[in-house]
Amino acid sequence: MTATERSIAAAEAHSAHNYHPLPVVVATAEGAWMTDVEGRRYLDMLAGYSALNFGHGNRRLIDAAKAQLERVTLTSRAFHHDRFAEFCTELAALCGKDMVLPMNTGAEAIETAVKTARKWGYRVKGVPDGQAKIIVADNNFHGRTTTIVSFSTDPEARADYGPYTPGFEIVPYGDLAALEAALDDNTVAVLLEPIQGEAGVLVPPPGYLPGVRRLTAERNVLFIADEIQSALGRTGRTFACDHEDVVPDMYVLGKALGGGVVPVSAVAASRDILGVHRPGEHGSTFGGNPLACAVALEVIAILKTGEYQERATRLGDHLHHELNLLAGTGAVEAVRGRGLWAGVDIAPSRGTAREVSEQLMERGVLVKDTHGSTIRIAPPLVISKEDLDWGLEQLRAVLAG
Ligand code: IF1
Repeated sequence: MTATERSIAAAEAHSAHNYHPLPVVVATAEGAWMTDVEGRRYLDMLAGYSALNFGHGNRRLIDAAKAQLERVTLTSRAFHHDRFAEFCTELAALCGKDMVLPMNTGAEAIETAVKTARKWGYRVKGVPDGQAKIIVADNNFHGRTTTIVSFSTDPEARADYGPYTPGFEIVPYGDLAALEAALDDNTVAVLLEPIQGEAGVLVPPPGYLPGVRRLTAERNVLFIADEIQSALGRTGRTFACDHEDVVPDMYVLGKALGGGVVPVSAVAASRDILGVHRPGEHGSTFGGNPLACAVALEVIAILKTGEYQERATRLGDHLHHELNLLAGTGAVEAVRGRGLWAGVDIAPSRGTAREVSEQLMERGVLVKDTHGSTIRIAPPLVISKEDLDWGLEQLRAVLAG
């Protein structure tokens, strides 16, 4: 047995089978590259689902984490700590909002958004108690808590986890008329991904997000943008909503906010929205801890340079140009996405997306399949053009074979 086989067998024996990872066992990583337990190197074209936008082992982030590890790592919110105020101030400023509420994972931040919208509905909008409705889109992915899977349309994510949380209505993504018809006096929020990741990197039709903004503003309904995967440079802008000059009422952030070092998530909104929470009504042991704040502050400082947004735009244009050439060959049926983020539908004649992912792995490139026929490409934004071209060369070779 190889070291890889031993490690996979032990993992399969002692961990729940809630994932089906590619058969690679990573030992170390740097920048856009990972090395496995047998010394083989792989180009990371997934970047931890965009949690690693700034690359593996990013010097600035590791140094910030190390420095904070030596000072204080956890206080709980029972006490103040000296990185908290700066983190909240800087993150609110990045979002153009007055307030933030930090949590840890994306799902917790979505739960926070849902709870905030409901409380705002009852206390500010005047919705009758217990009647608040939140509108979501089909094919959404917002996380895996029981409430969040309650409004999933993916049987894999949802089945056998009921009874489900009521209070959500699902409308087709990208369809403004359907959204308008669903809005009623008890609607407190519309919750959407500005680009749907799990659905296959689906970019809504132009004008959709501005339309959602207009309709929600007219009806005094909060527009909540789940930017957990799409924000912080991935699409070439700080927020995916920026591409359409849309400012939602609430940003939900996660993944890259923790730089791939620690889990950090947050909700950002104005005082009249996040101000509804009173002491004791919501919280988390780890949310806003000193280590999380130190790393996130460095992430925000990195984003303020604009360097990564610029890289994602420039390299993303190149990525999409090359992928569209592949689409012309018949090996690829469709390419979607924005910036350094692409969903590529593989032609059935070339095998399943899982098979393509396995063949790419054998050639030293790591991607992730979704929905049978789509591969997702989202390399760390630190990737060099040469490495990106090499990765694309491997994809062309796999699809030609
Ligand atoms: C898994 C997908 C990516 C997210 C958006 C909230 C969350 C996520 C837009 C929840 C999380 C993840 C989680 C991971 C797979 C993954 C994923 F395939 F499911 F869709 F990234 F593409 N909103 N996305 O994308 O954040 O609680 O995980 O921190 O659950 O298997 P989390």
